Amino acid sequence: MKEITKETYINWYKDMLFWRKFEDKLAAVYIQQKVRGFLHLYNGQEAILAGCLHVMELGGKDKMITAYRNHVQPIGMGVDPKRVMAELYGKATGTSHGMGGSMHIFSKEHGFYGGHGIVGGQIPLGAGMAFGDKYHNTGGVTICCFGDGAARQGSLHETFNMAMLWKLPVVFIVENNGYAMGTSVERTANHQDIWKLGLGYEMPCGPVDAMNPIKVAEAMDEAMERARRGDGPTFLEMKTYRYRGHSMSDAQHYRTKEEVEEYKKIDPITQVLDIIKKEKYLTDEEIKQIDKDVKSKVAECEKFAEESPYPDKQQLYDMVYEQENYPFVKHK
Ligand SMILES: Cc1ncc(C[n+]2csc(CCOP(=O)(O)OP(=O)(O)O)c2C)c(N)n1
Ligand SMILES: [Mg+2]
Repeated sequence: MKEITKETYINWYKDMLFWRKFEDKLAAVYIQQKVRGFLHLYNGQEAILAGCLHVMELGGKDKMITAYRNHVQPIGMGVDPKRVMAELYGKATGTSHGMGGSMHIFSKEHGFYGGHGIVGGQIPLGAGMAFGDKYHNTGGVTICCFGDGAARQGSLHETFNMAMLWKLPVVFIVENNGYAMGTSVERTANHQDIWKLGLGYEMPCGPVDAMNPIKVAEAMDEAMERARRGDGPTFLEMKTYRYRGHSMSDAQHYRTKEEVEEYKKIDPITQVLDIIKKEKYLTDEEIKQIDKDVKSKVAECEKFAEESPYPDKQQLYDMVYEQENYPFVKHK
């Protein structure tokens, strides 16, 4: 595995802090009704992305696909965060010109394939992307993320079967944050070790402490290498936690404040910062400067989104297709 160096820790700290603060800002502007519709935040789960990025080949070779908790993954993969925030504001400068919104960030250029609102819908799509890479011999690997709730969808089983049969270059990640909306994992199945679903398909699988980016990177490195050598998929259960509600309107009656506080004690950002301090990788002044830089970067994104124009009304018709000359001809 690529070595985890002082720079890795510092970058992990900078990135995870930025993702956290970026989403805190989204929550704030949502309350002001500047961002509308659904808003599902990733706060608490950042170590999964940080660990994955450590072993991914970016620039379009390796790909990622996920559910609707999808604002920070494209940013980590290289998409301009200003454009992500503008998308949430529904502005013309957004990643999908303001037509996708919170749940549908997308960037083919950077290998981020959404942003899916149908629970589990991205599981077969992720295998399809991996099939494409195998067919075209690109050497790329797809990381297909979904939640503990999505793991109960039937399509997971069809996908796992075919992915193993064809030895597709894909890593399936279940981000087990304990809940599917207000339903705990304990209430959805007889067993709680979701990773064991891989056993039925003889798919290499296992649990990962996903509050720790080092553990994520190590598990992902092995899985990505397996996929790259042509040995097929891996299924990893990333044990994580989300601090915020499912979406913005969630009274959170299904859990206690104490439970949330317990997880904050093993917060991924704090864990990385503790290592930085212990190893004296940064001075207190330098850490303060990073915090300041992150704050101003978030403010820049907000300013850009605020000042960007809404799409022109004509855009409503630009993406309408007609069936004449099948398959799809763009409407005049
Ligand atoms: C097919 C389908 N069924 C139900 C829903 C409603 N729904 C939206 S999110 C969600 C919970 C999914 O939880 P999980 O997979 O654990 O992901 P998390 O939100 O925890 O990241 C449900 C049931 C949906 N969007 N799609
Ligand atoms: Mg969940």
